[in-house]
Amino acid sequence: MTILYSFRRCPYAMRARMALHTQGLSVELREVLLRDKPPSMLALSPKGTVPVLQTNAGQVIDESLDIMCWALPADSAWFALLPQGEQLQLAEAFDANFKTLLDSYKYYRQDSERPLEYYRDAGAECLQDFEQRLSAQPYLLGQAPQFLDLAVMPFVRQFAAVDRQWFDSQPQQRLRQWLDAWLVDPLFTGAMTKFPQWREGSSGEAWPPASGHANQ
Ligand SMILES: N[C@@H](CCC(=O)N[C@@H](CS)C(=O)NCC(=O)O)C(=O)O
Repeated sequence: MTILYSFRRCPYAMRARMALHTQGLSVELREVLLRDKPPSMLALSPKGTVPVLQTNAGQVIDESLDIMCWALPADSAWFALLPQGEQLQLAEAFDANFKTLLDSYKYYRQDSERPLEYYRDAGAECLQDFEQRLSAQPYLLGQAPQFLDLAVMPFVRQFAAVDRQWFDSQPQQRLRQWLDAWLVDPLFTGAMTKFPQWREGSSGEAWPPASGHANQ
């Protein structure tokens, strides 16, 4: 069975789980704690980040966007509005520009180089492009959800959650509506199943679970 080393709260792992979920792909999910990474995961991928996927055939994929591309065929509906290569480029640019700002805002430290508002406002500025896209259409690339929506949603969620009151008071109302719709979408809620930490040597959890499992 395909194995996924995952951490529930990691946005990279969330995007991978959402992509797997769209295809109804079943995996053995091994819930990892970042401070206690399992040796078997590090043996597969010494860089030590989640998610890590090991296919049935033994192939190891340890970048979240690559796992998404493994799950979502290039000729699937998830790339109908823009080809895979172009959506990947947009997602990679988003990761490169947004993640550092998000972390500086979310994990703000008193000894940070700049005030908290700087990181928050620069992050919001990054999201302005999405707001513009959403002013004319319900999803980032058009009338249907695409790879890009799945790839960025967990990061927008984290950004909004730092100070939800502030986020809601911003002019980016289309983005707020888009996020709120994703937060209750079964693709997202289904990707947020809670699992206990996986212990080396034990079998992981079948995911998605066969029957109802506590979500959120
Ligand atoms: N470029 C990687 C980044 C993954 C990543 O940085 N994941 C974080 C958790 S959200 C991690 O595993 N960090 C390692 C650590 O904190 O030790 C990907 O897209 O999969």
